[in-house]
Amino acid sequence: MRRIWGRTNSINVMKVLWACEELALTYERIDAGGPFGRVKDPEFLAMNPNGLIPVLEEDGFVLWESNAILRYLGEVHGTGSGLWPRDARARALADQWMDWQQTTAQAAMGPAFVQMFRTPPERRDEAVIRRSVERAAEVFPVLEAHLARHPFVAGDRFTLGDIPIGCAVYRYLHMPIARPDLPALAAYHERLLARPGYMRHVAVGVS
Ligand SMILES: N[C@@H](CCC(=O)N[C@@H](CS)C(=O)NCC(=O)O)C(=O)O
Repeated sequence: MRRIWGRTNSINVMKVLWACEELALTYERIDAGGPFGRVKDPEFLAMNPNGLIPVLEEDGFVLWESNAILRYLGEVHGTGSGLWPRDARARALADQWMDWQQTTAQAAMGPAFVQMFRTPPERRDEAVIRRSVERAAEVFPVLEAHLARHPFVAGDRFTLGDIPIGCAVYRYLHMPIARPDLPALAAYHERLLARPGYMRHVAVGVS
């Protein structure tokens, strides 16, 4: 039994749904978070005391933190596929960019996203949006330089490390904000469009 808790327009839920598609894993999904609520219910908090989505349940095992879920799924279900490389250095590079997405990219662009897409217009803080857009314009060129030299984050092959990064790139390129010219990111987005999981769960507009 595999169950994923979380609404489909959450960037962190998208990662897990896309990973399941890459790994050909079936699951039941339950809407939670945002307008669906549930995340403060005692039963949900017993699974994730942070009250956040996504949560994965697999045969009685419960896991939260989207990137940890990807690593777990890769380890248990993806080792023969190349999606979660056996080679320590290739895996470390995938890991590195997964952490960069959480700690650097999301920290930079997240505040603008929350203001623009999760905050009613009358409560928006333009200064927060401006600072976030400026910070995103500083950090995404780091990824741009890497993707100008490599088709995927860990090198020549798509890995699970491309899932958090692909989700962040889609959002950044499709938010209605000013951005520097980032041709390698645009080409990466085009490459990812060939993957059904990206098309189905990520390249669906920003909401
Ligand atoms: N670091 C966590 C962040 C989880 C998180 O912030 N989830 C958001 C959605 S992207 C959430 O649960 N928000 C509350 C809600 O949707 O009600 C992860 O990667 O899983």
